[in-house]
Amino acid sequence: MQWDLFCRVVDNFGDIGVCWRLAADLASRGERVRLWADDLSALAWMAPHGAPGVEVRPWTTEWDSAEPGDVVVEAFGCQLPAPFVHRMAQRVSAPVWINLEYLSAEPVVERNHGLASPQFSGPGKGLNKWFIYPGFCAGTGGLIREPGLMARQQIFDAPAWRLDHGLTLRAGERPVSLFCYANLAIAALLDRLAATPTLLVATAGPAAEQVRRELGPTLCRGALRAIVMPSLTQQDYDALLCACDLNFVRGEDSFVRAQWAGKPFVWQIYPQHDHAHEAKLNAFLERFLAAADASVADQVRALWLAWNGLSRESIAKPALAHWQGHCEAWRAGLLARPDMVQELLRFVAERR
Ligand code: TRH
Repeated sequence: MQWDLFCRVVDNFGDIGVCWRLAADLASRGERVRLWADDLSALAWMAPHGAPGVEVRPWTTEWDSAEPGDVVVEAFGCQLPAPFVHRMAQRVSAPVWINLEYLSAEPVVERNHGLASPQFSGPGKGLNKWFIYPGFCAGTGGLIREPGLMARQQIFDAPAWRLDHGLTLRAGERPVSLFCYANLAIAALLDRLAATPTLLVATAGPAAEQVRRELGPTLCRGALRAIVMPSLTQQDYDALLCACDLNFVRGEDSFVRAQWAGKPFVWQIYPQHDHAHEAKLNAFLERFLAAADASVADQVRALWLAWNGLSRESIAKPALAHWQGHCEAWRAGLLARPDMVQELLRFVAERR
């Protein structure tokens, strides 16, 4: 099928990051994909080599010559161009029109996933728009997980990858990656990490800026030394998550990738002005920690809330061994579910 995937970059990299992954995953399974985005600049470092079967197109103002494909995906309610929607409605067999929502672990996701919004007026009159909610359990649209991901992880050579990227560990050091927004708890985190031999890999942007500001030009404190990375390709970022013992991630896409890496991770949720993020964070913690040992659950929850500024407790790092086991068990549960592209292909086949 021909897929048209539309993305507007609101801020940060998650919108285009998720859309790129979805486009590349669909194409790897034999679908043809056009990715339309209003800001393609991040793809230059995220996916410099493109992907076979994905055609990247700028969000143009000239829609008259664009013939809609079999499936149209409107990512994160980005509002399709009216002339394009008009052409969708004119197509002999209507495309399946999907609105892909943001990821959440809240129960509302299971209620709303797969609902239709019939278009009674406007350029899409007569069409149905379907709502797909990614999620962590049955009755949701699943998570992006490209075929062969686990097989590749099994043969991944972490020491070789670290060596190639200038991240060779000194005796006793544990590698920790940091991808975050501006965070008031950064000083406390660095103090905590400085207590044991740690190589902190700070990603480009706010993580690197805050680490530089806190540690100064030596990039060292106690038993902690930091290395600041340039922007990595998405594949290398995924590899970094697998090459570290603990990962600090943010937003949506890196949060999911940390779960596939199967390593302990701490999520900084995208902060919202109406504080909706607090309920979202708690909803995920509820699911994620439901089957964890009580002591792991308490310590992980305390650290996540402190890192997100949602508690007064100071930053304390849980013991990694039990936390690691829990992350592997959580991942095994997720792996037992169909991935997002499998769900999408099934959903579309039922509606065509
Ligand atoms: O950049 P983000 O904060 O994106 C956010 C979230 O998606 C949030 O839900 C959304 O509302 C907001 O944007 C608008 O974090 P996220 O989602 O992890 O996206 C980062 C992307 O950048 C991800 O695809 C991984 C990629 N990346 C690289 O490719 N190389 C890198 O070096 C790094 C650090 C990230």
